[in-house]
Amino acid sequence: VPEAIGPDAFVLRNFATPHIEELLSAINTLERQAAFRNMVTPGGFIMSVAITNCGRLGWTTDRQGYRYSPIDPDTGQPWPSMPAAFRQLAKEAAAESGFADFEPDACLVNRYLPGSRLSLHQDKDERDFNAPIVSVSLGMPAVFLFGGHKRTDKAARIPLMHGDVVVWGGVDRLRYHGVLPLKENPHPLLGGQRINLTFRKAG
Ligand code: MD5
Ligand code: FE
Repeated sequence: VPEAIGPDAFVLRNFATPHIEELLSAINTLERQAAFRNMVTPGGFIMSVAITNCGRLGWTTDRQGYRYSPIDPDTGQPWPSMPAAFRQLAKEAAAESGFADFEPDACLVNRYLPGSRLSLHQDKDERDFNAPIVSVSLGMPAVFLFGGHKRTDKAARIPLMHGDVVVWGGVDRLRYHGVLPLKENPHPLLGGQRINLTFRKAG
């Protein structure tokens, strides 16, 4: 049952729970092919969130800027392909939220350790803002900041737990958002980390 957090944004509590084992095993395989790494932002800061990607396009950042690339800059190889279980879960969550035919070509995998945070930003490196974004939370809980269309708009705090899936689209697609510094609160399956899968149509 989707819970509306905006006109076109929905939390699906525990939507990923039946698929956890499959997801964790796919993440394990993925991180052996394309390791988590802390990338540098155009401003010269090292991100506290470590990232990797799967799918045709992967999100990257360096001193030159943010971009989507088919090649992992660490290995010089294409990003690993998107596991079928990932694609299917993202498609089903989008459909459940009223976004039919979501075809993600990029899955950014974010790994948060205690203290990792994501400051307020908009996702605008994608070509087409009509497609929604689907995000899957695994492991330690986090507090998600859901702001408005201006950086200074007051942000709502939304707790996101292991298994929760959020879908953002339509008028909510370009809202400012972030994640508060992760608290140490070990999870029985994932230990001291939070992993977030973010599915997008980037190309
Ligand atoms: C996370 N990741 O929990 C979030 C989940 C990112 C990022 O923000 O850029 O990697 S995606 C949250 C999101 C996406 C698009 C729109 C909105 C939120 N929104 O309007 O709030 O690691
Ligand atoms: Fe974002």
